[in-house]
Amino acid sequence: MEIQKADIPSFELGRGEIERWRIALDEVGAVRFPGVATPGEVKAIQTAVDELSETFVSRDIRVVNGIPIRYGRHPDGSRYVQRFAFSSLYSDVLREFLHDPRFEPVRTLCGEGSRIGDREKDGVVINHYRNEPGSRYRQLGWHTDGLRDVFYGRLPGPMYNVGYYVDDSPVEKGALRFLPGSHRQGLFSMAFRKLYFLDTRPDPDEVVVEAQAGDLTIHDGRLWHRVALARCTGAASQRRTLYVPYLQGAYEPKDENSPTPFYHRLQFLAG
Ligand SMILES: O=C(O)CCC(=O)C(=O)O
Ligand SMILES: [Fe+2]
Repeated sequence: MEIQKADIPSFELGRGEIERWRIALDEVGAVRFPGVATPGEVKAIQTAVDELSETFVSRDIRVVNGIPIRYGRHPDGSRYVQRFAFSSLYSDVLREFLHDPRFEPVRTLCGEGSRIGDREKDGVVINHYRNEPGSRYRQLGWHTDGLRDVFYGRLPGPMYNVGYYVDDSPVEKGALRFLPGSHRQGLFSMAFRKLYFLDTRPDPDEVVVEAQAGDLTIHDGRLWHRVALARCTGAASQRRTLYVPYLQGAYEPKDENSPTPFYHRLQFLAG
């Protein structure tokens, strides 16, 4: 199948044109901001994520605030983290970067009085995909991020998911794919358009998001999306993304006694 080139509206973060971003998000469901981090910051964040993985491995941290941490093994037997939760609580570099004033327009876009949920939901999540033996996170099947609301029969309102690219993400690494406009199709589509996480098949209408380390993306949480399997393997397939929850409403921090949400295990069915 012919793979479509990235067709996602791109903007300059520093221009702060929030209304234009909002219009593009309403229409398409996803936008991209190239180069929000300097090359020095990109390096510092990559190093911070490497160090965080080593810390989690050496302390054998399995669960943080009720959310399971997912590990893989390199072919040489060494362990590494494939999905972190609450990462910003463990790294000053990450926390300071994500709270930098340059992201103020993103916070404004996400709504009146919104905040970064360092201690809420799953906190700042980092995904680490690899296509090699021992990896337990090679791809992520079709889903929307509003699954919990669908379980409760509620149609979620617009909820923006803000992603930062730790590594380059060309199409060879699989990359994020989404169905433009699918966030406007109502509760039935959100529940049944595809089989959550189990369906990993390409869709003729999917758009590929190619991005580089240091880019920011925002997508509507009701949008159908997936991360495809890389065509390359090993270190060349490494794709790390970091997702920042911007939240409104009552402050609901989690702690070590928080339970594991039941829908949480679904996500890795087709990993
Ligand atoms: O890694 C990505 O870009 C997407 C991750 C994702 O969709 C998710 O964690 O819900
Ligand atoms: Fe998602």
